[in-house]
Amino acid sequence: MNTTNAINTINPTDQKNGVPMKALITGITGQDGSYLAEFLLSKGYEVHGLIRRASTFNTGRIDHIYTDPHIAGTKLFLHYGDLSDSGQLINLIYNIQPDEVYHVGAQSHVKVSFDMPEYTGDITGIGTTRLLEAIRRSGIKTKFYQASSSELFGASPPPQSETTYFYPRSPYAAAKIYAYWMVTNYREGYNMFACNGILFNHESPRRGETFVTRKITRAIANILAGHQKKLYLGNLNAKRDWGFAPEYVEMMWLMLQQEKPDDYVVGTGESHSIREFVENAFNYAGIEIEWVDSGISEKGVVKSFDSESTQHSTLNTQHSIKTGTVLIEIDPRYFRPTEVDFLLADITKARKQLGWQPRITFSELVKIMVDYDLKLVGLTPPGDGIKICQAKNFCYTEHAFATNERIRDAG
Ligand code: NAP
Ligand code: G4F
Repeated sequence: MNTTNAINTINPTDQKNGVPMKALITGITGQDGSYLAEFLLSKGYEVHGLIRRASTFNTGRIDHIYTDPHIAGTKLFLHYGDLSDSGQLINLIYNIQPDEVYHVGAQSHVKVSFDMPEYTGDITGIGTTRLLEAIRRSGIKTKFYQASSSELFGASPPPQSETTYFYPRSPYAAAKIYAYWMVTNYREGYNMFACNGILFNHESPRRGETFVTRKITRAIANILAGHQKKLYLGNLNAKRDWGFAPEYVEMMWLMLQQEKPDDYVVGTGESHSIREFVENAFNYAGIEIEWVDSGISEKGVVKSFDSESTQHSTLNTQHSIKTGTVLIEIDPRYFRPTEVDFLLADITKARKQLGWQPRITFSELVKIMVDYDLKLVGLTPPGDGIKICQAKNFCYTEHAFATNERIRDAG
């Protein structure tokens, strides 16, 4: 059975004689957690999410699916907690008794992990152990999904599969390796249904704004709207296998619907450099970029600008982008002490065992992200990306995203 068929036809509620399945999601306020919550709600699940207490609202990605828990028929429940607090994790597991736990919460930013290695180890690494222990100690029979990462492969040459040697290149990757092996140990030692999804980079209109793809697409929108003059980036030559996040959360769910727990690599099998992402994204928005100089002096300059394009009819007329304008510069602050140069997924296992075939290509992903960011700043997007989302059956989400996100200069 191919993935799309499996996703549409498997109905886990049937296995519980009409009683809704219960899922607990850590990281529900993040990119993946929010898509996953929408996907599970569309499948009839009762969804519980762990959220951190913050002095400002951090629920922008899920506000559109939240309803007052006093209203009958509510299916989404949020609970305060933190991956550093085992007491509350035990409490939640014991009280909710989830059928499935999706552990996607983490300090997920690789560059930040160099600044905060100990915190990253605590939350991204030991946080997983706290959750596994909460499940083991409460004696609940639940299936467990661990958000493992292609960062585990680090410096191992591409293509990378489930059997590729792990060679972590950051405190984040080291923490994720520890978590990966804890999951394997709990599966083998305590017979737990626990899976590692080794996911390659996946992006969307909801991607955090300091990850490189979203930083680029947001900058394009802000430059065109006259809110930003330049985009500062780090290493342009690293290559990533970028896929579309809503597809990847479907795979998380599918892994837990298998007869036996296992680990799977999920990616597209196509890899591109940051430089190529920049070129494609600007091009789609009507700006052709050419590169001048080299090293830290390298710059992205406007070669041509299609200002007549109908897609820019709503542009701020005060702002002019001319041939020769420098739009991109290198800031060494964004370099990492150790870099992951080349990620490319070998998806043979997921293809054979789960029928996985990615539906969104690299160039489609770029169009989707640029379209939604142009929309966010009030410009009229070209629209190909929005049409692609509609045509490829992501009917459980409209990619609603936080409108109160501010640019934080972390990444
Ligand atoms: P994300 O957008 O950064 O979301 C991370 C989530 O974790 C947020 O909900 C965040 O809450 C929560 N969180 C952070 N620290 C926490 C803590 N101490 N206690 C409780 N919750 C905490 O990440 P993502 O892109 O959705 O990725 C989801 C998972 O997949 C992460 O584990 C990531 O490491 C992993 N992964 C991601 C990719 C990718 O390309 N996206 C690839 C492979 C693996 P706040 O909203 O309050 O910050
Ligand atoms: O977008 P990034 O920050 O993602 P990175 O480091 O690949 O990590 C993401 O994917 C992992 C899966 O492989 C996840 F596990 C992890 O949680 C996260 O979601 O950086 C991508 C590349 C890097 O090579 C970086 O050096 O882009 C390069 N880059 C160049 N300029 C930049 C920038 N990255 C960021 N964030 N900001 C820049 O200005």
